[in-house]
Amino acid sequence: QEYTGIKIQVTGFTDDAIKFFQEKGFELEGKKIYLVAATLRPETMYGQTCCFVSRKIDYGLFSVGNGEYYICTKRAFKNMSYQDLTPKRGDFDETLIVNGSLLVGSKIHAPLAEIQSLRVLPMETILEAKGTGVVTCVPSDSPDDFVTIRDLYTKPDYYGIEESWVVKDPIAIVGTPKYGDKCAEYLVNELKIHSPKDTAQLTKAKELAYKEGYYSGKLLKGKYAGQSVEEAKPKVKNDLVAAGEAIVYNEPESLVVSRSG
Ligand code: ZZB
Repeated sequence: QEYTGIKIQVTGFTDDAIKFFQEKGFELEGKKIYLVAATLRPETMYGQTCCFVSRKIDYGLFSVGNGEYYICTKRAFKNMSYQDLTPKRGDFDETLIVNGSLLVGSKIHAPLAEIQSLRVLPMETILEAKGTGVVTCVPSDSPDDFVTIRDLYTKPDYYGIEESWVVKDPIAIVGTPKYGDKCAEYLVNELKIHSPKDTAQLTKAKELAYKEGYYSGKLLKGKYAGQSVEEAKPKVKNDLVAAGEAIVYNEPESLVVSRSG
């Protein structure tokens, strides 16, 4: 499985996180810290509205040289270290371990995102053994993201977040003949999906959204607006990589864990 690893820069840590870094003797000044989100849909990055982490996951903070650091699972960074994506082959020792809960609420800047300043929010259904354990949120085209966001803004106290951190409306990115220009919302309503834990229905919605988006979708935003998703996808990916805003990350087949099992 080939993922695009989107480098989402943390522009403002929460007070708790700042305190934690201080206690650990890690100086934030002059460093660039990125959450690396694994995506199969780089062409949808215009519509990012937050970045998801899991409170159940302990992430690593890994140095990649020049004062830059990646936050992702150790498993993912280990894979990267054998794909010429890190300074030293096979070196995957972390600088620090940071639990996802410390990252929730942080301010971020995501490449290509229309909204300049976004937040890190919690997603309970993130699988630790897939991708980087960090997921970028595109609620217009990802049914999982759409239902998670809906839950977050209806129950902010339950999730321990501020309502103002949540962008309520998806941004239309891809137009499709069957499901309109917010296909995740359409499919979630059509399949009557109520909860982020409705795994079977969400898997079905995701498959339908992938198919319609890829074969019939047209990009509505950015440099390649008007082109088909099939055509625009590799171009957007290549642009992001050339700009140093993304990496191409491969997941060894045997390690791929899909939610459908
Ligand atoms: C942005 C995005 C926009 C995504 C979209 C999907 C869609 P798959 O198909 O099962 O391999 N993802 C990545 N890592 C994880 C994880 N550890 N746990 C849970 N979800 C994860 O899933 C790949 C997609 O699942 C990735 O692509 C990511 O969300 C999420 F419009 O990134 B995607 C129809 C889907 N549309």
